[in-house]
Order: sequence, then C-alpha cells, then structure tokens
Amino acid sequence: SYKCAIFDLDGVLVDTAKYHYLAWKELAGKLGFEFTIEHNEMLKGVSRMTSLDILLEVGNMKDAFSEEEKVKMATEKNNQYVEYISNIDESEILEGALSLLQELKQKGIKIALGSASKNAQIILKNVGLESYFDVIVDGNSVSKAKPDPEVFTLGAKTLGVPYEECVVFEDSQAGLEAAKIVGMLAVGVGQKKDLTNADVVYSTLKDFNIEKYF
Ligand code: B16
Ligand code: MG
Repeated sequence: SYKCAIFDLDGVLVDTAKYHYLAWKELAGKLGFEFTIEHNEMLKGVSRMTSLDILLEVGNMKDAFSEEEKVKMATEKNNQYVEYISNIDESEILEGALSLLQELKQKGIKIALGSASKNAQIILKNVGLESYFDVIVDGNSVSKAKPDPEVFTLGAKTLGVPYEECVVFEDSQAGLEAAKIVGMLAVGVGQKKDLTNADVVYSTLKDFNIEKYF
C-alpha cells in the first residue's frame, strides 16, 4: 500500500482558480482585450510567467513587451491576487479535502504539498490546513515547472518515501504527467475527459476511496 500522499493545491484542496482568473482578467482589461473563463482553463497548474505569456497570446500581444515590462505586469497581477486571497477562509476548502487529510493523518500517512504557486503558504494558513503537511513544496522551492516532476520528487525525498509509494492528487494534465514520469500513482481530481493522463479519476476528493489505496 501507499505511504505518502502528495497534494496539488489550487483546484484540488482549495478553489483559488477564480481569484487567479479575476486578477488575470483585470490585467487583460487594462491591455484592452477580453479574457474569458475558457481562456483561463489554459492557465491551470501553469507558472505565473508562463500564464502571462499565454494571456498575451490570447490578446495577440505575444511580442509586444520587453521582459522587464512582463515582470511588471506579472507583479501587478500577483498583487491583485494576493489581495483577494488575503481574505479567504476555510469555506474555500474543496469538498472532501479536509476529511481526507484528517483520515490520512490518523493512519500515519505522510502528507506533502506539491504546488506551482508561490503563494501556497499564505493560502494554507488562511484556510487553516497548514498543520496537516509534513512538507510543503511550492513555487518558491523548485525551479522547474510541471510536467517536470521536481515539485513532487522533492517532497518524497524530504520524507524519505520511494516514488512508487506516493499518490499524487492533481487537477491538471501537466501535474498528472509529472507524477507518472517518476512512477507515482496519478489521481486526477475533476472530469475524466479532461484528465486523460491520470491512472484514476474522481470528480471530487469526497469520492476517493482511502481504504483501497492506503
Ligand atoms: P502563483 P497549483 C498553480 O497552483 C495554479 O494552478 C496556476 O494557475 C498558477 O498560475 C500557479 O499556481 C502559480 O501561482 O502566481 O500564485 O505563484 O495548481 O500548482 O497549486
Ligand atoms: Mg492545480
């Protein structure tokens, strides 16, 4: 059976995608184009600067800015996002997440965070989930973005658990691909049609059968 559970944050444990969306939409508005909720799907699990590149491509402004200007825009977006998440609380925790974390803890399973976000710590703290994690790996601790598996392997290594004994919970194709590359069980959280890289898919964590895997 598995010894370690690694969780993605945004889209798996908490519903922060809507705040990312609002902040990106505002930036697009300032640049003079529409950024829809469908466009926003492309930013799931993707790093901040890559997200900006995708957004600029949507607005046909791919080569319109210098690196310095892009860093400024990304910072502006992030300031807006940080303002949104500064007020969030436990009501933003997604269905089934809290009870799964509690059950894993009771069973003595190691728990890691594997998120691309540089804001992961503050989000966990505000929703009150910080204490469940034995290790937190986020956008500040790794340099390579998913589908590079670094964000998951660093957690496993820190906890001393072989990769094959880890289960990864992810809502993005890139994250699921990353998990599989290193032989971790890739559990998709969301819709089966979107998560073709997963070994198994559950629509929410509430449906996950803990006894089957841990
Ligand atoms: P930040 P995850 C990801 O979090 C988000 O899904 C993605 O939309 C975001 O661009 C990325 O974090 C970086 O976030 O700008 O806060 O550093 O799904 O990997 O937990
Ligand atoms: Mg995610």
